[in-house]
Amino acid sequence: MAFRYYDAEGIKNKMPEFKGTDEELQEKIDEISLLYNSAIKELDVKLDVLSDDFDKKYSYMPIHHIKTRLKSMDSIIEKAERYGIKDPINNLDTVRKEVFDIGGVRVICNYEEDIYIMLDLLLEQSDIKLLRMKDYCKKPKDSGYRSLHVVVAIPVYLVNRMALVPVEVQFRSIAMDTWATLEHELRYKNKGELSDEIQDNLKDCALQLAKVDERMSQIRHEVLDKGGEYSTY
Ligand code: 0O2
Repeated sequence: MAFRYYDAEGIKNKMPEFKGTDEELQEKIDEISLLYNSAIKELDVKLDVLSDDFDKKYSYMPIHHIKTRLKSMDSIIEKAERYGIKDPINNLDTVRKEVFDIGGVRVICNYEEDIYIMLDLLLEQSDIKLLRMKDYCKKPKDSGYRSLHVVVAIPVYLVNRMALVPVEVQFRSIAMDTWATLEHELRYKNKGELSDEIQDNLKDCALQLAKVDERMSQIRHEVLDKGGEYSTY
């Protein structure tokens, strides 16, 4: 079964508190695999089409690349517990209502301005519903992290029904992604613990990269104004 992402046996070994049978658990987690995998595929295609049409119209592709992922079951359960959901493995329907990033799409754009262009184009689509927005570009996190996060609901059409599935879309510039990827790896390697000095250094790197982002964008506009290779939009 190509859609299957979570395996009941592995999950039950780690979470023996599940009250049903292996088959019941597999049924519940197959539903999550199918819905969220389909939703991130749909979004991936939508964004790809927008970028292609942008290229056709303006000879420029605002999206550098896209990554998709399903959150691991361990991380889903850990987040649900952090959100105060009791006995999450036996309450997966509640977990699905509260944990919005089971399906994740990361859109890496060239420049910060491309983020807002892509966001607007996506939100203009009538089947996309905005559920939540957090703009860490305009207001970076204490760590220095910058990105634009939205949670959107997207319809997934199945054999006998339609489901609206929430997906978290993180929009980043290349510079934002560089910082977040390296910082994440450093934090992960140190089991989430980084000294104050290292955190200050990383925050400083984030500030420097934000300045580079802005300068690169200014340079780009100078090139455009001089009739460079892109048409204006
Ligand atoms: P993964 O594997 O990237 O998905 P929370 O605050 O966790 O209860 P919420 O509201 O989703 O839930 O948090 P937030 O901060 O809006 O978004 C969390 C996600 O943003 C993280 O996902 C990271 O992907 C990213 N992120 C947020 N802050 C940082 C940061 O300081 N450094 C880096 N590198 N990434 C960050 P997860 O769940 O951690 O994991």
